[in-house]
Amino acid sequence: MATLQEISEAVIAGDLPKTVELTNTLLTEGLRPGVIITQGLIPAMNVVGEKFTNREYYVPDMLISARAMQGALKILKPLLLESEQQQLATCVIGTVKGDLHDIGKNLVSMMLEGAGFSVVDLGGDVDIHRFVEAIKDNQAQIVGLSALLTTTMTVMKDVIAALEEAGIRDKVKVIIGGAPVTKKYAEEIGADGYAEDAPTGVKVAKSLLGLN
Ligand code: B1M
Repeated sequence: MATLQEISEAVIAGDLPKTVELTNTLLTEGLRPGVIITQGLIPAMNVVGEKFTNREYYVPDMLISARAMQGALKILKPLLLESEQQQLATCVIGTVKGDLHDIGKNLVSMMLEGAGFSVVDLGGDVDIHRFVEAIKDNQAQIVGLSALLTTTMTVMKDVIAALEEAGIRDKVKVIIGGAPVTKKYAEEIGADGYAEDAPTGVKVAKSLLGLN
């Protein structure tokens, strides 16, 4: 018998083998992948962030915890995607230039795929012009921008300016998210939508396309 508390502790401790083992055990015990993510893994990363702020943890500790979390997500991703049935629309997604944080973006990406979107995930530290090219190449209707640093969230505004410059701003809906980002900031920079978490990201994407 495994618990969500135990998997949180394993991620906080950066114990990859234990995290993987507990993920498998929790699944065998009937827990849904979404519950493991939202009630086990995400709270663990919040604790890691607090420890970093308190100087109990340093960058290598954050990296080790992130690796443990990614290990669990690798197992959970195909299970979340099992519900995929239709292709609703194409979404290009990435973490903006200068920002390496990709766990939250990966979750949004996974949930969009799970909801039936075709997702072109450009990864982290994505150059502004790569967003523009990928939107054009894939005729994407949505672009999702993620930023976890107060220093990189400003790049989102530059991406929107690049879309305008390329003459495609009216062809694509821009959704932004990430810990320092707010609804107010989304309005300020002229994004079409803001999502505080991955499930909301799906809701906002659907609603912007008139799909719900
Ligand atoms: Co970094 N880091 N980090 N870090 N890191 C934070 C973000 C920080 C808040 C920690 C802290 O101080 N408490 C802080 C930022 C402070 C600030 O700017 N205000 C910070 C810092 C300072 C740094 C460095 C500068 C540290 C240094 O080098 N001195 C450095 C920067 C590197 C860079 O990017 N250039 C750095 C590096 C790293 C690691 C590489 C070690 C690692 C990232 C590994 C990886 O992602 N592959 C890391 C980690 C793990 C974190 C914390 C601990 C956890 C982030 C995370 O994965 N959270 C983080 C503290 C924290 O956030 N509590 C921290 C879990 C994830 C599921 O949540 O990403 O918020 P989140 O995503 C959510 C929502 O925000 C939303 O949905 C997701 C799921 O619900 N969402 C979207 C996200 N993107 C979205 C897009 C959408 C919609 C919703 O639409 C498209």
